[in-house]
Amino acid sequence: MSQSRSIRDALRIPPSEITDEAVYRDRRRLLGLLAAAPTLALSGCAEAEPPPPPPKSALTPAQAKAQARSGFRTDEELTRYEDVTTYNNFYEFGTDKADPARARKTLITKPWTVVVGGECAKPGKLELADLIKGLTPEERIYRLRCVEGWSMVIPWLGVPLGDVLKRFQPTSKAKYVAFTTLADPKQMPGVRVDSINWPYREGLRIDEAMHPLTLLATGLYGKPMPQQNGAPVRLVVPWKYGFKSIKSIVEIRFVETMPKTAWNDLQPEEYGFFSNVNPDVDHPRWSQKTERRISGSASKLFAERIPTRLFNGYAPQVAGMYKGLDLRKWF
Ligand SMILES: Nc1nc2c(c(=O)[nH]1)N[C@H]1C(S)=C(S)[C@@H](COP(=O)(O)O)O[C@H]1N2
Ligand SMILES: [Mo]
Repeated sequence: MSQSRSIRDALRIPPSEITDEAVYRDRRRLLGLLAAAPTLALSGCAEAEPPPPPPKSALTPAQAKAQARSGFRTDEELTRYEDVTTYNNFYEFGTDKADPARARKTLITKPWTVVVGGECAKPGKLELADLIKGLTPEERIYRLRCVEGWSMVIPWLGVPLGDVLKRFQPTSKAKYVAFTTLADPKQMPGVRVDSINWPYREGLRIDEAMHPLTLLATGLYGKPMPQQNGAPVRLVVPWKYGFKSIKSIVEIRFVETMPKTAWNDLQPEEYGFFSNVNPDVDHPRWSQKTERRISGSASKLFAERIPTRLFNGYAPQVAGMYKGLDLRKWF
């Protein structure tokens, strides 16, 4: 215990105004520290025991959709296009917020194939256009709250992920959905750097993946998805911290057990599997009680602090999925 605490202190870096996940970009350093303290490597393993299954929903899909609709838009001021596309987290293109926008446009997005497999009756390998064929992209204005303490309001274009997933006929063993980003060092210079354990991976419980708010996004501000925002296709899960919204997806797998995810894999004490936005569960190194909007004005990047809301303000739509789940334990 005392040994692991000293390691934690060694890792503790004074939180700047915006605490940077890049604190952990030097994976070698982190692994070195962990090797010196095997107890820490084993501790904080939130996935040691399986979480309780999701409660059976009392709502029909139509009712769930009607309830979700109230979250499809917001009157809040939009974050400017210039800011949405120049202040990014996309480690495949560098760890600095400005890196992804500055990077050369090396990602080949046409053609783009997504492999869908695992626990489903109709696995397949589809070109993006075929993956979303027949589904009309909708505009959804969502808040996106980064775990680092800033947030944006973005008009996305996309299709409900659930509508796409249903086509593959997930079996009763499909309890989770695992997502993987491309990891091609030729197209993504950041992948040559030992930061995240590539490829970037994320996961959702099946009911979260099927929830009508969960968007498979192909654009923003009425335009195709910019490279820095996760071209050509990414998730947007508005009630979870931003890192759950995985970019440039090449694989979707239906799985029976909780999948490994990039940030949880790197630092399980800091980034849980669920990562629902929750002002009452602090990050070990900083509070999550408030956030700063990337502001609407050109002169000031960050607006004043505002309170962070449970489930990022989407509690009316999503709280039912977590009935009976201890949100402190399953953070
Ligand atoms: N593949 C991949 N997806 C990713 C990330 C990443 O580094 N790689 N960063 C995540 C984080 S931490 C955030 S906050 C959002 C940022 O999305 P944005 O740049 O479009 O605002 O993308 C998420 N998706
Ligand atoms: Mo983030």
